[in-house]
This record gives sequence, C-alpha cells and structure tokens, in this order.
Amino acid sequence: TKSLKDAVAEVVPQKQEQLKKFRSEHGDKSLGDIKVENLIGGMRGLKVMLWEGSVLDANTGITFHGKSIPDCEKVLPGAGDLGLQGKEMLPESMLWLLLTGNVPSKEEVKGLSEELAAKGKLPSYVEKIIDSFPKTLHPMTQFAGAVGALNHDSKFAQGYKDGIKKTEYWKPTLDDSIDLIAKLPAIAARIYYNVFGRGDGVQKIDPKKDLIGNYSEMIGYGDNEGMTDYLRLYIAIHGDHEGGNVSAHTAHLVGSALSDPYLSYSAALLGLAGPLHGLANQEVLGWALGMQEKVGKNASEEDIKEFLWSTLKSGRVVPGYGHAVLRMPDPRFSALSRFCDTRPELKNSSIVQLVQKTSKVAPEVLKEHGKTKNPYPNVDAASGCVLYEYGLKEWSYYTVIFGISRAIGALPQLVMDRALGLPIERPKSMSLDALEAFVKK
Ligand code: FCX
Repeated sequence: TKSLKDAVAEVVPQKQEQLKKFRSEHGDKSLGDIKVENLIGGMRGLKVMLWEGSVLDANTGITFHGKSIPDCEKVLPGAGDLGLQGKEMLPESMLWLLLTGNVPSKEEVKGLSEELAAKGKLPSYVEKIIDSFPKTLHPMTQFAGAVGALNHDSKFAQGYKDGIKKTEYWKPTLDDSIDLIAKLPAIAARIYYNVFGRGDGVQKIDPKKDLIGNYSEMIGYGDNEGMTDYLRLYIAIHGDHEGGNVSAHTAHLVGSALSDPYLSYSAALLGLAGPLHGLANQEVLGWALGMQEKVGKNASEEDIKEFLWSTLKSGRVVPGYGHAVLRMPDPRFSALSRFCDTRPELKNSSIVQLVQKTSKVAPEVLKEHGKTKNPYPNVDAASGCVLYEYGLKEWSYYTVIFGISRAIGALPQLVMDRALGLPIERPKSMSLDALEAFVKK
C-alpha cells in the first residue's frame, strides 16, 4: 500500500509542470480590476491567491478537488469501511484527498490512521507547557501556544538551517504537517482535561483507532458512538474552505516567510479564535441558550423572530449567519443538519430543534433587516448545538475542535506552497493620502 508521502511525491512533479506551463502561457492575463472599494473592503472577491485543495462558489458552496460534500460522503472511506463503529467519512480520507487530489483506498486510509496514531504522543516539554497555562486562559490561546512550541523539533526548520535545496522544502514541510496533525488531538485533549477536568488526563493512543476515535476517547467520549461519528464528520468538513478565510490565509501568509508548519499553523489558530471567524461557533451556542432561556423550550416562530430582532436592534450580529463569499445556506450546515436528522438521540433535543427552527426563520428577518449580503446559516450555526446535546457543554472549547480540523486544509496547501516554490507574500499597501494623490492623476 502506498504511503501518503509516496502519493504526494507522485503528484508534486505534475503540479510543478502544470504551474510552469500555465504561467508561461497565461502569466500576463488579467484576473480583474482592483477598485478602491476592494482595498477598503477587506479585499473581497479579488483573485490573488493560489489554493489547490478547494474552491468556494458563492451559489453552490465548497468543492474539494471538484467534489462537493455529498460527493465526498459517497466516495471517501468512512469509519465503517475501516471496520470501526460509525458511518461518517474519516478526516484522514479528506486529508488524503486535499493533499493529492485523489480518493484514497481503504488500505491507504488505514495506513495513514496508523501513521498518525504512531506520531500522536506529545513530547513531555509540550505537556509541561500546557500544564503551566492558567485555567482561565482561553483554550484557543493555549492551543496556539502549544502548537507553536512544537517547532522545537521542526524538520523543516532544521533542514533549512542545514541548507537543504529549495526543491526539497516540501518534504520536511510534509513531515512536520503530518506530525502536527497527529498531535493536535492530544494537545486539544490535554487542554480540555486541564481546564474542565474531563477525559483521562493522559492522552493514551490506541494504534488500532482512527485519529478521531482516539481523540474522542481522550476527551471521555470513547463509548459514545454518536459523538465520535459526529466529530469525524465535523472535522472532515471544517478542514478546508478555500484560501481567503482568515485562518487558511494566515497559515499561507506566515508560511510564505518560510516559517515552519508549527509556527504557521499556530498563527492560523489565533486568527480562528476571532468571533467573526471560528469563535462564532462558541458565540452561537451562548446566543441560542440565551434565546432558549428567554423563550422557553417550545419556542414559536414569532418568539424566535422577536429574539432575532432584539439581537439586531442591539447592534450585534446574529452569530452563525452571513458569509463573506457564500450566497446560499452553507452546505456544511446542511451536512450537520442531515446528521441530526438521522440520529434518534438528537431528533428530540430541544437545543437542536431550536437551532433548526431558527435557521428557517432567520433568513427572512435578516433579509428584512437588509444589511447582510447572505442571510443564510453558515456552518457555525449548527456545529455547537450537537456537541452540547452530547454533553460537551463547555462552549469556550468549541473552536478548539474547529482548530483540529482546519489543519487538514491549511497544512496541505503549505506543502503545495513549498512544492511550487511560491514566494513570500508582499502585497502593496497605500495610505489614504497616497490613494487620493493616485486617483487625481
Ligand atoms: N447579523 C447581522 N448583521 C450582519 C450579519 C449577521 N449575521 N452578517 C453580516 N451583517 C452585516 C455586517 O456586519 C455588515 O454591516 P455594516 O455594514 O454595518 O458593517 C453588513 O451586514 C454587510 O456585511 P456582509 O458583506 O454581508 O458580510 P461580511 O463579508 O462583511 O462578513 C461575516 C461576513 C461572516 C463576518 C458576517 O456575516 C458576520 O459577522 N456573521 C456573524 C458571525 C459568523 O457567523 N461568523 C462565522 C463565519 C464563518 F462561517 C466562519 O468563518 O466560521
């Protein structure tokens, strides 16, 4: 059976050739104008970054190497295919697809799961660093700190110091990336144990289990098949959402300075920790529970509308709604809703029902409010209520789970960045005075 490294080694020369040819034939083609509005407006819509794993279409949603989420659910090896309890696709399968563009075989995924399990144990210095954080420090800050510290053993950083050739950079970048993905569950679980006292506290890894089977065990859900399977789906579909979102873009930007994968991904996690990005899943739960407290468990549509308006009138955003690119309900939201519909233990959950009911009412209210360009739910609208229902009620931890996931999208691109020899990012900025002088010319 092929290892992931062998599979990537096959793809790299093809990608290098594709880029070389494309650049020489089309290097001078325009991809559109840059308007003053774009410069002021967070660069929305500007095509300025190469990103291989996925493409986001405003009206059809995300595809991973051309495959939609329902396509992936059909073709990517899942828990059942590997003889594990559960049905959902495995994040390992998604990682393989994102890195190589190909659907892995069951055996390849099994080999990758074993490799990740073998590399999953934390060095003791990282355990000590995590244990030294105050419990009151936000779990995302702890997460980023521990991930950054792993750069102590970076193969890329060592290789660079030793003077390896530029054409070889992608190899230690891949080694570090796999090593980091393998260790994220143990870091996340240790933080969970330290802050909330849940899980076994030792982060034992069973070589026969998949990445998320082990993670679920470490946080105390090993016997909960529903939760473990939900975590697999959640982590597989949160992995990649093309390159322009804050976390993915940050990993790519920091990596462009040849910072190693640990440093690049640590920076990405700090961006994910913002309330307009990954922290929204924590915000949604707090907001939904606040609504439930106010309107009770069997809220009517009218009650929900009223609560939505009170949020909007107080000048806050409705968390879990809107998107910088999407102009439709997020297919990731739909995938998580589908999961809820198929699990009897979630069907009668009052918080899941409230979140689903809200998703039907909120678009109307947001349209009437008239500000957001996309009145539909994004992935964060749904993700937290299921964790809550399964008993993981500490919502300040929710973005950490997103953080385990985003690595399987951001790190493959870092490998591609090095394989394609992409340069340091350095866009041009302008001051207002310089802009005024420019438009007068
Ligand atoms: N509720 C109320 N107002 C909203 C809104 C919402 N959910 N979404 C957008 N708006 C407002 C914006 O605040 C902006 O108002 P302003 O002109 O007074 O500044 C106006 O509508 C136009 O914004 P728009 O162009 O539609 O959205 P942006 O591309 O600027 O921002 C995000 C996109 C996602 C940041 C925005 O919709 C938002 O704040 N949503 C709530 C937070 C959230 O759910 N974030 C998670 C997004 C994502 F899925 C992820 O990264 O995880």
